[in-house]
Amino acid sequence: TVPNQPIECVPTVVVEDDRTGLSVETLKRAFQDNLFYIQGKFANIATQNDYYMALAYTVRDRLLRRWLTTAETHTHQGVRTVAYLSAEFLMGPHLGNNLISLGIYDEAKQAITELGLDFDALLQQEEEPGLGNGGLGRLAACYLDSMASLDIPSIGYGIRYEFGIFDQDIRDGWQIESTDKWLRYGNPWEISRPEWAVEVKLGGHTERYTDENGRNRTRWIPHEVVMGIPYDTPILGYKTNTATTLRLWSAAAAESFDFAAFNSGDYFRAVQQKTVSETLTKVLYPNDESAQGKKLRLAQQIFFVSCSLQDMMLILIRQGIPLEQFHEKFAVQLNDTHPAIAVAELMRLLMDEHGIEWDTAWRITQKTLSYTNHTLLPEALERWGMGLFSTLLPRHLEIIYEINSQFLDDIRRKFPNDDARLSRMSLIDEAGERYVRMAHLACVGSHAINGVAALHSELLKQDVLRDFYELYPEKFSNKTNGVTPRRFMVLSNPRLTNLITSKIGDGWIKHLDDLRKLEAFVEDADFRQQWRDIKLAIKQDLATYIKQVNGIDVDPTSLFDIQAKRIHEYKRQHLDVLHIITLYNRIKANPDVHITPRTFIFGGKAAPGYFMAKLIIKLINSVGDVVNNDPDVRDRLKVVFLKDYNVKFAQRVYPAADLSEQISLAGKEASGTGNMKFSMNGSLTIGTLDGANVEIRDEVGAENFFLFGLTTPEVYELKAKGYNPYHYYESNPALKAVIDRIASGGFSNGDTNLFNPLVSTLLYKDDYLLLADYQSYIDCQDRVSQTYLDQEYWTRLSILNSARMGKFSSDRSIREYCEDIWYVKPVAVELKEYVQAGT
Ligand code: NBX
Repeated sequence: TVPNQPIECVPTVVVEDDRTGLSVETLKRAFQDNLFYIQGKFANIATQNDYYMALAYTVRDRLLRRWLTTAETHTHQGVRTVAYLSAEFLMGPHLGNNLISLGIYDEAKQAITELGLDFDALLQQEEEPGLGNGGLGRLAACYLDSMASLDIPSIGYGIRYEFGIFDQDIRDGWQIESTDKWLRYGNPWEISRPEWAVEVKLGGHTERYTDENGRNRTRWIPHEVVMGIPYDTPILGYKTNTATTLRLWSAAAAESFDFAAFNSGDYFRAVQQKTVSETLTKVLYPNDESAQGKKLRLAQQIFFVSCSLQDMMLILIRQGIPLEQFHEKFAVQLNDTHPAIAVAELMRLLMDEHGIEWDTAWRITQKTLSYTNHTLLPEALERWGMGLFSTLLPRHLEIIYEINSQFLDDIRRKFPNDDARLSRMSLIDEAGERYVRMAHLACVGSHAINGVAALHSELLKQDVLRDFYELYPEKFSNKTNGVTPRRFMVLSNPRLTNLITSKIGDGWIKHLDDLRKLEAFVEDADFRQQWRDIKLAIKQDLATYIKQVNGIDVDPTSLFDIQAKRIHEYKRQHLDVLHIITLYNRIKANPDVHITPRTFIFGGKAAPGYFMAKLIIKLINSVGDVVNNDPDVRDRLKVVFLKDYNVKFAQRVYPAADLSEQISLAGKEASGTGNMKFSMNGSLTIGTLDGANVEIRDEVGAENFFLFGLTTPEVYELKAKGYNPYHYYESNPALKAVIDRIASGGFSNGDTNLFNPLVSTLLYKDDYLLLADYQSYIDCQDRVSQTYLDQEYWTRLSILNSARMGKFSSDRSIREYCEDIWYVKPVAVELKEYVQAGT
């Protein structure tokens, strides 16, 4: 490509023209202009999507000046930049968020309404980019929002999956998956940059050679080369000029590469080869918390990591900065082990492609990289079979062997004669079949390692990464997760936002600790009434939605008890179900028993290959069918499974909850972030001492949190002495009645087989100790029901929960990463005075 010319076209945008102006009148004009010139439609034939696109382009125009100025400012100042590497970015819809960040939400609403259109319907029109599975992907999205809002020079690097997380439908109570065609009608937020494409090598073999300086070097002769095309999306910070970039890579065939086929005239085979390359970024793997070992998945990882590191190098090279300064210019965060191949790839690029010596390359690598762990589940730790790894990444394997050999020497020096330790810590698992251990690679190649909640970080040190902690205690720290209050309060809960702002001003949106000021209003009965009215109105809206979609009537004054998250046995959605059946049994035993009316709401997707999770969905729906239609229940209990839970929908769900279910077995949920989103919106939590629940409880106060269940040490102890779930079943009549009702076909029209896998797992295995925690959970739920009867008291707790959530803003998390791990400082971006073109 032709190098950039220093041309004058940059500062000639008119200040208040149709692409930058923020007034209602300008927005209206710009919208109509975009409808005509971008969508190519007269209003009378425009679809809802045309209107959405016209508005989206109107908003994007207003981001561009800030975005380009941000990039230019950072380049000129040569600042250190955070590169957040994540295989997933679960962004959710952009339109509403950008309007909030620009501070023109109300203006846009007025403009659209004055044009006779339904503004909320346009927001709903957006197909969300669901490029993630759950918490890990959403965390990356929250962190981009916070980095932009805090003026941190940053870029998010990931994969532009053509199909994101599958759409979920429910048929006959079962989950049915279909492909997420989010790009079907185009994506107005991204700009492709084919001129910045890079090449990624795969397969083949390596060769030694001597370079012109007589040094021994290695060359990788790949079997295949794939192109990575970057697609950039601006992420504007809240009420600041900093707009960060989300740069997602899409795979394309490197046409010129397959010269052998071309030379032999096999044109069709060469073109066919294109489809193979292009499948690389076709689809997001829908498994959370389980490593699969598929070749395509490893190919996706090296693909986006290599593209991103090469891109960073090109940025430096274009500025004439030597690559020996790589670590001074970039702090690269690895979001779990999915990008951990970066350790070997950065070494390879520095040495093989840029001629830097091993020792220097290793120092740069360690100073650049840091690693966040998101799980304690052994089945989720990534390892790659040696056969697969060596076929796809022969050069990386050589580098990993060399890293490993130096690393093992280091251990031998520090812990002499400890062979068991060597084999536990080796980058290669050699117990049976040989594997590359990605978490070990990440730990060795990074200068910092962190967990995502205080408890989780402790357990990493004691358990999963204990050996690494003993070797490098200074690398370890905790960075408790956070969530962005812009999306999860301001955008999703405008009513509560307005009430809060009317009392304490709007400073809390950037400084969430300010919510504490709400505590002063807890004794104000009018305020409490307003708080309650808002919650009721939101619940009414959700009730209307439930009626439309599920056809179920729910009472908005009943206690909305919500569990919304991926379906997994460790998260224990089925414990929630055991509670529902317990209440149902009480009613069946005595129809006049007192019951606090509750609506049990579930949302979440199961990994398509995870049978137990899918059976749990079926159980929820089956229990719903019985309970919702039994006249004895007299509508006091309702069970609803909301299909296709995603970010867009989550934004409607969090504000509607009275009670948030955070009931994983202690020691299993690394942090949780939904727990924070519910609580900010005034929900109370019922939860175990797991993940960030521990810190939420510390913040809101033990008296404002419904705690139950075994603690982590108690779990270890119980398992060590031999856990026998059957004993709990036998000795607890209420529990026995619940299990028996399931087992005897009470929710499957007499079919005793359907739920047998679930029942027998609970009775004879129960890895997640549902039966051990059952009674404690039920007792706690009874306290919840009792508390809800006193609405004034409940409202006080609800207000206090919101007021004390300041710590869980992702702004706080990002500040901690900046100070302790990245050493990156905010950089103010000033918009230049633009020349008035005048015509
Ligand atoms: O990461 C989640 C944890 O389970 C949560 O406790 C935590 O709050 C959150 C953010 O730190 N992990 C998660 O969402 N994992 C995945 O989605 C995942 C995706 C692919 C994969 C493994 C895990 N191969």
